[in-house]
Amino acid sequence: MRHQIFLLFACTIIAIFASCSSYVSAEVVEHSFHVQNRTITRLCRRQVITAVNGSLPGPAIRVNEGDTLVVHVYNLSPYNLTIHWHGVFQLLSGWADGPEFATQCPIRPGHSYTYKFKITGQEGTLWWHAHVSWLRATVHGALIIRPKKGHSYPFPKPYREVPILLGEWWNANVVDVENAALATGSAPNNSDAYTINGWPGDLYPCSVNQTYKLKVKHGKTYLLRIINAALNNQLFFKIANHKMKVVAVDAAYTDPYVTDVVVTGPGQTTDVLLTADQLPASYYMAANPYASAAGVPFDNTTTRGIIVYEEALLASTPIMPILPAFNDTPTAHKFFTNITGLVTSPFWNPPSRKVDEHMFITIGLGLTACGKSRNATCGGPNGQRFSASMNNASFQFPDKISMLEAFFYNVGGVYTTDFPDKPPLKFDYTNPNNSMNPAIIMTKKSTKVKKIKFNSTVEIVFQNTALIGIENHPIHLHGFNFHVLAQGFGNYNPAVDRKKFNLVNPQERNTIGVPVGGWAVIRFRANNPGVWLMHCHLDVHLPWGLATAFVVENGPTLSTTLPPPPPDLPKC
Ligand SMILES: *[C@@H]1O[C@H](CO)[C@@H](O)[C@H](O)[C@H]1NC(C)=O
Ligand SMILES: *[C@@H]1O[C@H](CO)[C@@H](O)[C@H](O)[C@H]1NC(C)=O
Ligand SMILES: *[C@@H]1O[C@H](CO)[C@@H](O)[C@H](O)[C@H]1NC(C)=O
Ligand SMILES: *[C@@H]1O[C@H](CO)[C@@H](O)[C@H](O)[C@H]1NC(C)=O
Ligand SMILES: *[C@@H]1O[C@H](CO)[C@@H](O)[C@H](O)[C@H]1NC(C)=O
Ligand SMILES: *[C@@H]1O[C@H](CO)[C@@H](O)[C@H](O)[C@H]1NC(C)=O
Ligand SMILES: *[C@@H]1O[C@H](CO)[C@@H](O)[C@H](O)[C@H]1NC(C)=O
Ligand SMILES: *[C@@H]1O[C@H](CO)[C@@H](O)[C@H](O)[C@H]1NC(C)=O
Ligand SMILES: *[C@@H]1O[C@H](CO)[C@@H](O)[C@H](O)[C@H]1NC(C)=O
Ligand SMILES: *[C@@H]1O[C@H](CO)[C@@H](O)[C@H](O)[C@H]1NC(C)=O
Ligand SMILES: *[C@@H]1O[C@H](CO)[C@@H](O)[C@H](O)[C@H]1NC(C)=O
Ligand SMILES: [Cu+2]
Repeated sequence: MRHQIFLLFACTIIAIFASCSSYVSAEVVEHSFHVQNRTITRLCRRQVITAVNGSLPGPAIRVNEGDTLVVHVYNLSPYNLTIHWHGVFQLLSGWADGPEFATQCPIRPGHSYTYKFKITGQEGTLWWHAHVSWLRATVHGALIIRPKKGHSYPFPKPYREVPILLGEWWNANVVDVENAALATGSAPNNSDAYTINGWPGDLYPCSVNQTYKLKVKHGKTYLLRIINAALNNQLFFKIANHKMKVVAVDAAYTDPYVTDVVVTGPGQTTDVLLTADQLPASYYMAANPYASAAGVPFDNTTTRGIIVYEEALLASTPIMPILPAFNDTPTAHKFFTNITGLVTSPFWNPPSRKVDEHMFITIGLGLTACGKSRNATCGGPNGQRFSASMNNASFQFPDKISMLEAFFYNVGGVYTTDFPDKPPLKFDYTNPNNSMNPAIIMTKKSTKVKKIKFNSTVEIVFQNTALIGIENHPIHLHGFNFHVLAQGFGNYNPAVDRKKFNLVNPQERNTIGVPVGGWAVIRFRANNPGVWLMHCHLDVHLPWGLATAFVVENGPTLSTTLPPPPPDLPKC
């Protein structure tokens, strides 16, 4: 449903005096999501899933930059629910961001909530997903932001645009899988398949007819909007015999970058141009995991779909791309570091030179005390529970009120503002000899956040630790894009590594895969008051506590102050 609103840019008045060529057009794009049970068949069995309007992936939402999006979410499912609009800046609309107990209490079964926000200052591919338990495995869809009318892409207009959602599938109810692991403190079951636009593809049992197909015309260029909607795995994505040209990541334009492989962490998006310039035939597109944690079991299967040239005369066996090895960190690192921001984009903001808040944050796994009575043991290492932390604070979500309500109404006792700017203990962070060091491996639950002044510039060095094991963690920041200034392996060394900062054309993202056993440096300007979660986008690590939040204070004016919540904000 679309209501056309033309805000004539004072044209009627100005036109009397001068020719009026510029006007601002903006629309209100309105949709309803009906979230409910749906039984579908995958991998030879029937499975009840939670889905929006019965579809997997859910409906793609299309807006133009500058539009206002209104989505009425009706929760007809048996679970508590929220929807997060991943990567949307939510300028002064923090009440619509969505993470459970961060910006709202969940929408309970039988209830509804309307998300309303303006999408401005960003273009490209984002997505929406549930932000409660593991429901996002099936409750997700594309959010496509096109240039506003009369504006164009910073690349030739593609013939067609195609969302490619990479997903992860369990032969089980995902909420049960998560809860079973949390009850015992063990690692959850791995998935049974990966999917392309909801289809596993013909390498899996009973899936020959559940293979995504894309028809292309020879000579035409397609914009593939690749979204990693998997829960716990980074993915390599390739198309046989074809190169791809990256033009945007996380809805921020990039310098064109030609590659034969896309590497993408959960939460990240990659827009690529694909030109159908090969012999008319059939070609597989395929994705398999980039599994950076050594020695840890993972879903090592491969999903694939088929690209069919319309001009192909005979149905031929599609050509399969050679995918990188699961542990091919050099390929992942090359892709992640070669991308640069497009400084000529109208949305480009150079990184701030002056930094107000310097933070050094260790990220990684650990253990928390089993906590069961009568000396019972838990399912994690040493009979304890798997845990995860930032600067040794393992994040515990509140459960009586959201942090944003606590901020707005000044309610005490919900969070504390003592999240440390540096790790409480300095150690050889990435030395594998420390992986099970009993003196440092334990961590405690708390709800520590970092409070910052409006519009301050924050620089964060993320440092992976080797506790339990090293792994690439995709860290997602709500409410802001950040510049990625540098990335590397081992312990961050300011004397050497500061010299590597790219302050000219760094890539801009909302989710950064911090290199396995390494570090990454980001910078952002906190120009949006509210409570903004920052967390690992592997759903196995988020409930273990790999999170914190920024409480950004209001600015000096009404237009820099968070408005009150909408009247239908769910109550706890
Ligand atoms: C979802 O389904 C409802 C009920 O059938 C319908 O009114 C609505 O338009 C659908 N929304 C989308 C985004 O397709
Ligand atoms: C939805 O599915 C869940 C899990 O299978 C089941 O417990 C519940 O009864 C179903 N609810 C409805 C309304 O069908
Ligand atoms: C996890 O996997 C085990 C082994 O395959 C299986 O027995 C168990 O039912 C699974 N748990 C859940 C919650 O699906
Ligand atoms: C796939 O579809 C074809 C054509 O409809 C049918 O002949 C075949 O039996 C199907 N295969 C499977 C495994 O369902
Ligand atoms: C995937 O893992 C299973 C069991 O761990 C192993 O048997 C199989 O060979 C692996 N497959 C690939 C493609 O590595
Ligand atoms: C691209 O990555 C390779 C391998 O990591 C590196 O040698 C090269 O300098 C990078 N190029 C750019 C432009 O970043
Ligand atoms: C629990 O363990 C402690 C120390 O090992 C031991 O002293 C105590 O008797 C145990 N308690 C029970 C109920 O097993
Ligand atoms: C790990 O410990 C072993 C045995 O003490 C030692 O030889 C090795 O140098 C250590 N590795 C590192 C990276 O410190
Ligand atoms: C983390 O805190 C715990 C106490 O909660 C302590 O035992 C441990 O040594 C600390 N570890 C690090 C790496 O700071
Ligand atoms: C935030 O700071 C930047 C850089 O100092 C400045 O250009 C901008 O006007 C400030 N924004 C607000 C809303 O104060
Ligand atoms: C759903 O949310 C309500 C309100 O916050 C809470 O009381 C209830 O325990 C939640 N239910 C589940 C299954 O988490
Ligand atoms: Cu993680």
